[in-house]
Amino acid sequence: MLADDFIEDWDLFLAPYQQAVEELKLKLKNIRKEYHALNRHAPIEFVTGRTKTKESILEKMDVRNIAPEAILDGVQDIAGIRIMCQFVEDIYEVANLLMNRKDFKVILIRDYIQHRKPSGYRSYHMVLEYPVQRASGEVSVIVEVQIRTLAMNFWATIEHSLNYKYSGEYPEVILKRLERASEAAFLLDEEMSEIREEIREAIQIFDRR
Ligand code: 0O2
Ligand code: 0O2
Repeated sequence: MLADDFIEDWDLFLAPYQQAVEELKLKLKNIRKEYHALNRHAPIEFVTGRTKTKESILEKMDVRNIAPEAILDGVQDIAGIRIMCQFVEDIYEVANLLMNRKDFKVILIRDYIQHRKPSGYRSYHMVLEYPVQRASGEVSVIVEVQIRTLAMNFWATIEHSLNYKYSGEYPEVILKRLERASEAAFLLDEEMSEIREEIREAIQIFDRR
């Protein structure tokens, strides 16, 4: 049976995912606001979110040979949230905040910062089980949260567009450039972390005076 037939009403199927994305975006933006109100450095720079379209879900299932019955386990990013941070340290602060929340459960972590993907991709992924209140009652949906620095996001966005153009079959020269760009993004994050440390130390010295 095709997934297209397996899901009777796509709008109805996607609605709780859309609600989860909207709610999480609001909650995360409020964390940022709270830090600002307290005059503290916010570990969240900005947040984006999206739900996959029917077409893109079906395409992923086709490419990865996911059976229609396995759609919920096989496609974990129907609802996707992306959190952008200034510093690598912020990523782990955000991850910690999310781990301690009572309104959802973190069920999986993939740390592609400690373990960079062969493509050069770096990002911290968390898979959440998020309860959504519907008129029909509570339903839990799976949400993929990607937490990354601005540098990681820059690289991933460019690579994603190139991947679309070349369908993953990069010419050697592009492949080399992407490797070098990934390393440059890594070094930029390292430099920025050093600067962050300098700023923190300067503030401490200033406070002691
Ligand atoms: P602000 O602070 O007023 O800009 P929606 O209308 O809710 O469906 P959403 O999620 O608000 O759409 O918009 P989108 O396009 O997903 O972007 C999310 C937020 O990230 C937006 O802010 C963008 O301004 C912000 N954003 C996108 N790209 C960048 C970037 O490169 N740098 C920075 N600093 N911000 C970016 P808001 O939520 O509209 O609020
Ligand atoms: P979209 O919406 O086009 O971004 P697997 O790929 O099997 O190792 P899995 O289970 O699919 O792993 O999840 P993974 O890799 O943890 O997360 C998948 C998502 O992470 C992708 O979504 C991308 O958004 C992002 N991602 C992972 N690897 C890369 C990469 O090498 N380059 C870029 N640019 N993004 C990456 P999708 O499915 O591509 O959907």
